[in-house]
Amino acid sequence: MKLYYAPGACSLADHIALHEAGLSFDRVKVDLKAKRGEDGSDYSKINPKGYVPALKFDDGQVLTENIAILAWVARNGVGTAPAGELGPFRVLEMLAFISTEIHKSFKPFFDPSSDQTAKDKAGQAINKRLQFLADGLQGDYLFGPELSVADCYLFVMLLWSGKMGLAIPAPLEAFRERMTKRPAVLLALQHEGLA
Ligand SMILES: N[C@@H](CCC(=O)N[C@@H](CS)C(=O)NCC(=O)O)C(=O)O
Repeated sequence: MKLYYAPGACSLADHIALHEAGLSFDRVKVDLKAKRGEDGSDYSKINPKGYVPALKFDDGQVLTENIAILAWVARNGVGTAPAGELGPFRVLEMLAFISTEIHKSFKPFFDPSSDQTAKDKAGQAINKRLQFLADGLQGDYLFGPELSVADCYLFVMLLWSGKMGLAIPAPLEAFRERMTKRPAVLLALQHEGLA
């Protein structure tokens, strides 16, 4: 299978999770402006939505959207969901929160037409939501001592927060440090030229 990614983009979460799962995969860097893969592929044909990530399976099927790809990786080997019937849905709940409430709030930081007021407002919303996660940390990771795919996504949001100069609650600073020491995280950062 092939992961289509852009360095440091949200696709880094999927990249880390695939390494954490010990799955074998190829990487294709995408030029998001030109919509071209580094292998010469026309990315608009791989993912007509035009954004990363996309995971192309060997049979030609393509899965897009961080939530779906991370849920697929969770099913194929990363960490443990919380116990009980609701466990897998708790992971989905967390992925949805990170995607829709945190990831999307970064929009003004990536939109050249956004003014400082929009950025300040977004920064406050992000900080509030990060604080909610910091208050709920259950040990080293979001769901306890074991990493889950949601931790991979949260890690990328913290990298972005640092890059944008946003305040990160202390427990999540420590979480980011812990994540950075994981071999799978280091590997993904190296592969994306970010280490
Ligand atoms: N809903 C998508 C959003 C993915 C997304 O925001 N991708 C960004 C990088 S983090 C992107 O490729 N942006 C370039 C573009 O939209 O042209 C998901 O969660 O997978």
